[in-house]
Amino acid sequence: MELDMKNNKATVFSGVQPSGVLHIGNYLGALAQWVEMQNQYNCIFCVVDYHAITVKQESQELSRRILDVVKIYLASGINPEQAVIFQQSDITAHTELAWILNCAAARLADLNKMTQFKDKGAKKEPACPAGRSVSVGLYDYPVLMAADILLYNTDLVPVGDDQVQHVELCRTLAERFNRDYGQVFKAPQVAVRKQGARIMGLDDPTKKMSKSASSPANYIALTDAPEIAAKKIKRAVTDSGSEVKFDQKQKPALANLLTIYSLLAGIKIKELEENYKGKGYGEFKNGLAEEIKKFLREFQIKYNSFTDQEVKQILRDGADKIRPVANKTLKRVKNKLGII
Ligand code: ATP
Ligand code: LTN
Repeated sequence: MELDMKNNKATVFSGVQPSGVLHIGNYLGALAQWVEMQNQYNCIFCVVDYHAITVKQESQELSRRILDVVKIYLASGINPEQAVIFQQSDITAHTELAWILNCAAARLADLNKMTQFKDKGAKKEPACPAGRSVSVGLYDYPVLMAADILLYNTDLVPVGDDQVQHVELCRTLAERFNRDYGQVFKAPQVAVRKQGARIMGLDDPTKKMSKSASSPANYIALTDAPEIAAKKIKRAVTDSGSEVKFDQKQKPALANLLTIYSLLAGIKIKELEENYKGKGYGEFKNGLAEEIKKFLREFQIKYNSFTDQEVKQILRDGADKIRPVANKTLKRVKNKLGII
């Protein structure tokens, strides 16, 4: 069955790497936005396994995580009847187009500006960010991401704010290719939520919550036992003072907790401030811990209800639906290059 892209709806594309446990930052910054979009757009959500191998993965764990990411999508509310869910490596056009963009559009000067490579490279090899054990794939990763997006004539890319730079590069590559070889690609727009686009680490409110953080105290995993998650909230770093007030500059840790609370409970920050007036951080954290426990309990019931067999079938169906769209774009690109 071919995907129906002729329905005048704009196309949304996004993906998550199966590279670690997904956390509430991923949920609030990306997945919750995807769920809201699926009624309004043609949505395509990918498990970007070739991105995950830019850093070393344990092979059995990677196989497990690919299926687990799909279960997270489903538990978040993505409906495979409405949105296409597929695995990046199932569609060979992604790596083919990435190679073509490497040659015909991407420049070293572009990739040298990407901050994620520098951050991740520095984590792996602090003394020498571009050193021996950092893969060429990690450096080239934004070009593969551009290929993911451009194959499907994507209009909108919903991501957390750490990915905005990569989507901007994607636009640059699309425009450069179109200019040099003739019009093929649509330059996509990034979609970033006003609130929740950058959830910070519980142990350090100056850095984003990250699944590759060195300590699990940094994040609340979507698969954390609710009681463990509640403990993490109670131990989360807070600021000096005691008043529950949103102040990004003076109280960054509390601002982060207020954002999480507000998004999970669907209560405005102003209202939370009212509710906790005169009550102090302890009581506020207890309230947030309860909210998180409730969210995780409900989430995990759904997460555990899907079998591996069901997930594998969803991925097969997704790839079958989407492959003709990707191959059509790739063919147009190859034609422009004279590769026929
Ligand atoms: P890592 O933290 O190991 O670099 P990641 O979580 O950034 O990994 P992905 O899992 O691929 O990488 O990210 C999936 C989506 O979640 C992306 O759209 C990303 O922007 C978003 N995201 C990741 N971390 C956060 C965060 N702390 N707050 C909001 N959104 C986030
Ligand atoms: N680079 C992203 C994951 C990713 C992606 C994409 C997101 C790969 N391909 C295409 C949006 C669109 C990340 O690390 N979060």
